[in-house]
Amino acid sequence: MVKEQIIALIKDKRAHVGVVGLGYVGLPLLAEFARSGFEATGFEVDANKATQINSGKSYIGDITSSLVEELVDSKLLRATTNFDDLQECDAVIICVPTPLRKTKEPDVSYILAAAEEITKRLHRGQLIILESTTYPGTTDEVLLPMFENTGLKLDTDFLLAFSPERVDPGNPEFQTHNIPKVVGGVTPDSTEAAAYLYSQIVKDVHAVSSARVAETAKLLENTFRAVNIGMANEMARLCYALNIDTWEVIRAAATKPFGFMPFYPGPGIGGHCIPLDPHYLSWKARQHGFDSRFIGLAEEVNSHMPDHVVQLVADGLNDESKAMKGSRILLLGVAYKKDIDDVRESPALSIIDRLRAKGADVRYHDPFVKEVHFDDAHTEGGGEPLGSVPLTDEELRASDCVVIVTNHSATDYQRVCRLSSLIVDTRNALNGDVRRDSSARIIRL
Ligand code: SAJ
Repeated sequence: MVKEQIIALIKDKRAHVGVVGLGYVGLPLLAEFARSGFEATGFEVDANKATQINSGKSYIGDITSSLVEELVDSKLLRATTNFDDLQECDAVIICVPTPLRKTKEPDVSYILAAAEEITKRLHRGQLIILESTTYPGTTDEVLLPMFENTGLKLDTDFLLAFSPERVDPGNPEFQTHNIPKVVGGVTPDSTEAAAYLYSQIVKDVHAVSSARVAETAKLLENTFRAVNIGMANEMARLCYALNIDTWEVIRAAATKPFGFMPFYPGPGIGGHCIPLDPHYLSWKARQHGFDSRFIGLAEEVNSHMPDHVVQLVADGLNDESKAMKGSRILLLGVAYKKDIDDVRESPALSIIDRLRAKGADVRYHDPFVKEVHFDDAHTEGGGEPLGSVPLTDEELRASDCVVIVTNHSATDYQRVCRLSSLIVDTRNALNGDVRRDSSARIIRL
């Protein structure tokens, strides 16, 4: 069987590893294999990315250009847009995006495109691994038939597994080599070979009995976050109704040394994982007649947080007999979480939409995000991009309301409190001392 052949190549570091998709998951993974002494080839549809890598440049924060240059110079790492080179690879790992369609249904088109390329070059002795987050069954229901349609047989000719990515961009403590890796093969041979491959670059490999278990484990990890964030957001709205300080409640509950894990309310959830991954699980469940109510409810609560934030702004202006229409509103932060520049699915975009729809004059300041684009041309103010304004004294003084949407660490919140008249704080960015010294009226989520 082909397992022994593949394991022998891995053991001698003679296995040639291919990674399809060189984004924030694929490039670090490729670098880890090259750093461990494997010949590693990255496959990209974007020629610019391949060129940058081959000229020793990194476009991913977690991987330095000097490391890329060193690995390229050592001839261990290279990138290409020529997918014919897949036939040189003994192991091929797919790390492509899995977005949602507008209908909130899974979009596995990138996985299919990668699988098509692999199918054309598939030959005896290859191990194929999918890392892209996807619904349970993708590996064995979608990829396996594509590969076996070539006439090659699983276990006899090739192996197939799933292993979820757990990359947390910018995390100083956890990178590819020290994040435990879950691995599940479509067959035991596939599990064994894939687990052995990852054990060359990751300290802790956790093998499971099937690809489906591995696919579902990943979705549980992120659904767990979405549901608990939803709970925190519901608590925020409940505490607002009861006039109780949510943040103080959570801080108190978090003193419990067991059986509790704090999550915090916010203006909504952004990013390319948490808002999307749960829908891959609920979509598959629905195909089998199961309605995952927690996922639906979390989506309902989280996606309505921008409305709640707009309501807080309206309440604050109303207390000063000001209408939303014509008010000048400054958002502090538009990235989906602090100290990063990523605005994907950021709730700030929904908040801007809603404020504009009510006639407000909306600006934002975000040191990480120079400009935001509104992909929906039906947005108020059309598809015109919005640029980050300098955080001048004048800008703060002239704002009828300042909304802290992303609590970037570099912002001087004491200065914001000193110069603003009304602040809506959706992130508990203003601690007790700052609030006590503040002349501004402060409304907290
Ligand atoms: N958020 C809250 N309240 C919270 C936590 C997060 O409102 O208590 C919001 C954030 O502001 C953000 C969204 O939810 O808008 C998602 O935040 P996140 O901390 O989950 O960050 P992500 O999207 O970068 O999630 C990634 C995930 N990593 C992978 O999928 C590999 C997630 O599993 C990680 O747990 C998370 O990073 C992390 O811990 O940094």
